[in-house]
Amino acid sequence: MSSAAQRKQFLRGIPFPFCAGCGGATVATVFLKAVDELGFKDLRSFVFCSGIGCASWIPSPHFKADSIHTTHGRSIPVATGVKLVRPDLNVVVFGGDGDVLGIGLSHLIHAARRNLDITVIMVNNMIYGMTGGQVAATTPLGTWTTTTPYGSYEPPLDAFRLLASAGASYVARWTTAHMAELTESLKTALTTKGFSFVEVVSQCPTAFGRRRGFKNVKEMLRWLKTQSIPIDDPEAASMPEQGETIAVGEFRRRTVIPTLTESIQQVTKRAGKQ
Ligand SMILES: Cc1ncc(C[n+]2csc(CCOP(=O)(O)OP(=O)(O)O)c2C)c(N)n1
Ligand code: SF4
Repeated sequence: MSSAAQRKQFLRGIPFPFCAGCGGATVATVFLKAVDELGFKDLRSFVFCSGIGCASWIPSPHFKADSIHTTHGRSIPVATGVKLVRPDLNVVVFGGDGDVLGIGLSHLIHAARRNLDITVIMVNNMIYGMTGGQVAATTPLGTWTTTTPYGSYEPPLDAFRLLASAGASYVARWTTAHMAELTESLKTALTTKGFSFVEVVSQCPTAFGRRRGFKNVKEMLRWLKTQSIPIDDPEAASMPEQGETIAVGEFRRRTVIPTLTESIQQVTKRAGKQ
């Protein structure tokens, strides 16, 4: 399907509220491309949950689908409820790094631990975009933000390693400068049984880019690409300390573990026999 046909098929036609050049628009486009390439003709089998923040406006109210815009950081608990009540639906969470990895962090870890059969797409712009550029758990060391006027002094959190060790079935990280890899990764995430997580390191020209001295979006995208190295490169291990190197790639769980829905069904069956 052409991108114009995709827009008609999957979008309501309400303009996105993003600043010019925001990576949020790229993530929306790539997600719909992935859905189209997987053969979905519409989004009726999907439910989208999002919290508060610029990235949370990606699905709702723009996608032609059922979507729930929840409070800040609480999209995963709501998605958990939706999935447990309707395990037949594809439940997808969109959110920013503040929403998913900051205020919502405990929900994220527990969803991975439980192997909840949902997909979480985290748009990591390394800052709180919507509220004007406060420091986030993902901000690289030394970055000037409105709450760190002399540079951030805390190392960023590595969602990839955290979730892979917490029990997720699929974890990936790409940037908005890796559109082809991101498309394939989203297709894998959407078809993986169990908890899947895709982090997209993305450009926020308004709250992050201009403070870092980037002249334009093109320069930011070039930076995202040049800072990226494969996750299995030994140099990638330095990422948590610095946050300047972007370790990109995929992790797939080799042993198949039951999803939360399957575990509950097994226990219910056992209890029914007693
Ligand atoms: C309980 C609560 N705390 C704080 C806020 C204010 N707030 C709204 S969005 C946001 C963070 C936005 O950053 P992120 O989630 O990374 O999304 P972005 O806008 O960067 O896409 C904050 C702190 C809120 N709405 N609710
Ligand atoms: S503030 Fe940043 S993240 Fe929010 S819409 Fe503007 S460019 Fe995008």
